[in-house]
Amino acid sequence: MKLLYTVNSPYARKVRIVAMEKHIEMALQEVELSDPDSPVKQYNPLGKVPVLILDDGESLYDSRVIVEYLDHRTPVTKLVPNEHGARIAVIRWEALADGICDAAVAAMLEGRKPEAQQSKALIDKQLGKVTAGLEALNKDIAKKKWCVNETFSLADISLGCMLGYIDLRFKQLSWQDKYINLAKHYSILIKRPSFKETMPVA
Ligand SMILES: N[C@@H](CCC(=O)N[C@@H](CS)C(=O)NCC(=O)O)C(=O)O
Repeated sequence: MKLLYTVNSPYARKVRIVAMEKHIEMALQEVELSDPDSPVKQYNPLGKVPVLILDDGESLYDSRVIVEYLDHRTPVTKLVPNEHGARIAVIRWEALADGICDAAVAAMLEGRKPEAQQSKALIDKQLGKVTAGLEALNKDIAKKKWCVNETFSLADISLGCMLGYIDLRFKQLSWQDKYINLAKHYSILIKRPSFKETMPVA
């Protein structure tokens, strides 16, 4: 099995952390998305990372499909509970965390355009989604140790990867000062070896 990834993709980081937490061996191939010879399109028509290439040459995407696949590969450290209510709660956290990343990526890409071509309205709209999402998650996590059922799960991993990405790209939002509950949770998550080893690079 081989994962095509980029170092700062929060979605690929989620997959890498899931594999590490579950002690699943997976080869890693870092790719350059702007490289016309990058292998990504060959395995994912959408041209996005992460992509997991299986031993028979079949490929899996996107990150939510890959983490589901990995979680079923071994019962070690189950990250998505089987019980329906808990499972829905965990994947809802994942959906919101990934959605915040989607909005943050869109705002970041717009902000990288030459100034005359940028739409401030689009950036504001996307950053509005980021802050609304952070506010909701900050309320939801409250003083809980873990996101769902007092157990470390994919919800915590998704949340941590999203916060790492916001910290990397939008430090100016001062999220750690505004969302104290999230900041506390993040400070605990980043002590885990899986988070330390996959830290985004500025
Ligand atoms: N929903 C996808 C999102 C993947 C995604 O947007 N990846 C970005 C990197 S962070 C990408 O590959 N972008 C390249 C592109 O959009 O062409 C997932 O969860 O895997």
